[in-house]
Amino acid sequence: MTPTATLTTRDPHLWVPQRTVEDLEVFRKKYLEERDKRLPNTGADTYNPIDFTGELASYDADPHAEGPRTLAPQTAELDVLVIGAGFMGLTAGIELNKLGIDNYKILDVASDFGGTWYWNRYPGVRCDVEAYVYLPYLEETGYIPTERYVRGSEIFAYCKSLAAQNDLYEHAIFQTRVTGMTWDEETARWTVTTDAGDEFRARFVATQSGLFTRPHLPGIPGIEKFKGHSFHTSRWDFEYTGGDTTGGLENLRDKRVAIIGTGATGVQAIPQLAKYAESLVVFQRTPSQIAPRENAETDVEWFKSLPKGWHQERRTSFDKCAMDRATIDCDVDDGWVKFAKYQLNAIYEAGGESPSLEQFMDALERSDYSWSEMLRDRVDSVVEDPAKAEKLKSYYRTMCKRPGFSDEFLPAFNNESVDIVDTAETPIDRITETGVVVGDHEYEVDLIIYATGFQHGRTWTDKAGYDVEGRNGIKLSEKFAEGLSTYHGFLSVDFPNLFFLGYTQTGQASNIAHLIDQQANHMVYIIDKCFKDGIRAIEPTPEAEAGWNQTLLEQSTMRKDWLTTCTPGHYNNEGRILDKRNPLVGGVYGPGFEFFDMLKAWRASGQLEGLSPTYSA
Ligand code: N01
Repeated sequence: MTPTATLTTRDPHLWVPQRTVEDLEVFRKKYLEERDKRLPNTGADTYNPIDFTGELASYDADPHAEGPRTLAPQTAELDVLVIGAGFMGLTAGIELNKLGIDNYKILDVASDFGGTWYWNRYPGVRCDVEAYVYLPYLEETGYIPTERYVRGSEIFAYCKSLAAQNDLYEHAIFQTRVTGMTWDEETARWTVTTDAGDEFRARFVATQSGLFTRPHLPGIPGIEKFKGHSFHTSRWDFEYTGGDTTGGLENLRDKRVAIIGTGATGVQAIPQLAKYAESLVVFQRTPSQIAPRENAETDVEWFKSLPKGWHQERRTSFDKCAMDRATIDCDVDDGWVKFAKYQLNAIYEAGGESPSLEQFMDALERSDYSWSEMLRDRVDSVVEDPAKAEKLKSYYRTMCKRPGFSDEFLPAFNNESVDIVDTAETPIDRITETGVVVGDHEYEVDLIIYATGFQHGRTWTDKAGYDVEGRNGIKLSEKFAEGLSTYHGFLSVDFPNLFFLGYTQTGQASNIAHLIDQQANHMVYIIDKCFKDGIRAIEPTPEAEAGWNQTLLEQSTMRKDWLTTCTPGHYNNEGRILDKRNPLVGGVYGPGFEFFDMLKAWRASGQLEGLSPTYSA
């Protein structure tokens, strides 16, 4: 795997030294070997679903709420019920306000707005997508993010200020979990019940089961036996660790800490733990690929000089540059875009302006390997202990997993009190009363932190935590048992006026906030049209839904081949490529911006094509 040539790049701004690879087979073989090490040890079913009433209930409890809900049970007739107070709930509320639709409620299990940013307050938490494209409504609010990659606490505060500025708190009902939903054909209303005894009757319901809300625990035996302290990163216990989301974990000075998981969350939390813990053992199954972070304070003068319309333009530019590899002319120049540009350069080198498919695919693969080689070089240049460095090198195609960006993660392993245990071949055997056992060695610790991500490979209703009864008693759990079935990801036959948002059967986006924003706007357009045109119920025609499923099936065929070569993770449903319950595997419609353009054209026609409206008498 020695570099033999140098790429000439068309883009002078790439921060990496150039490397190329000669023999693709060497890399293919190595990558498959690394994947196979992990395959037998994994699978969505090796994760425990959280039992909210059982011994594991504490892992899902809200450490941020000041007390239980005090609001008495509510009953209300609503125009719209929005389930989820993250970016989707915020955008839906703001856009409904603009249309003068005022009779709505926004419901959430959390005790405030913010969604993922409400829950994830672990030390070091930041958004790894540039704040200038990630945060919604920047032009409307005039808010200037303090940094290029802002802290989670800044995003959470921004969510709360958006809610306050738009009077959304008066529509909010927090600390409330939906328990069921039933469609009444006669009145064309949904009856929605909650665990707090509320009963809402709503004309429209918008729901996002939440991408990163349900903690995932590994299926390691003995979790409940541990006598020390433990929690999931999305339920961080600052009372135990001390400090806050910026660090300062002083209570850990005399604590032996274990953290399981090195995904995007682990990468951000580990440097903070390394700073304070008496000792830290990192249990890693698959290394994250770590590119430089390159954070910086916002240049306020630059920000103020941006022309009207810049925000949408920058968001679109980012989507195109990060996902499409079709343009080198990008507003954003971050790690996502740099990788895409790097590949684009390689494609250009191989075939000029019009490469053949063969040249295109070859350059894509070759440049992926060479990019990773450079990042593996980076591990060697930062991590002093060669044994630790070797463990931290990732061997899978770059987009098989969420890429990591950090300037602090790798140096943390130069701290002598930080150890790393590779569990790829010898998985964690069990948790005991006193620690974590791998092979015949027990790592005794005081604290175990699960940075093990969120539930993905389960049915929509499992993740949502409630079932939905549609027309003629049809259950959503049955309809979606093998995977989603919708039209454009929004509406499903026999479940009228119920909108699904989030990663349903939509486009793919590196900037999820933009995807949610586009979805919420599209939904509000349909709701508004129903009001204006006197439509009482709306759902897809069976043909349109079947057609959309077919489109996604065709789109995902190439993706499946690629995902099969990937190391297991949530992008490929832990290696279960044929299991369509995870929409990332069998149900995405190409790049987000193409999906957004398609929705825009659909709205412009004004025909509600593919939908079957029932008009009020
Ligand atoms: O979760 P993950 P996350 N033994 O599922 C490991 C977003 N995010 O919370 O890779 C040992 O990615 C598992 O190992 P492996 C972002 O979209 C965004 O880190 O499966 N290890 C992995 O290392 C991201 O994709 C930001 O082999 C076990 C880890 O647990 C999503 O959130 C910041 C194991 C889980 O990684 C989730 O990230 C943070 C076992 N038995 C997160 N079981 C932003 O900046 C699991 N693991 C926007």
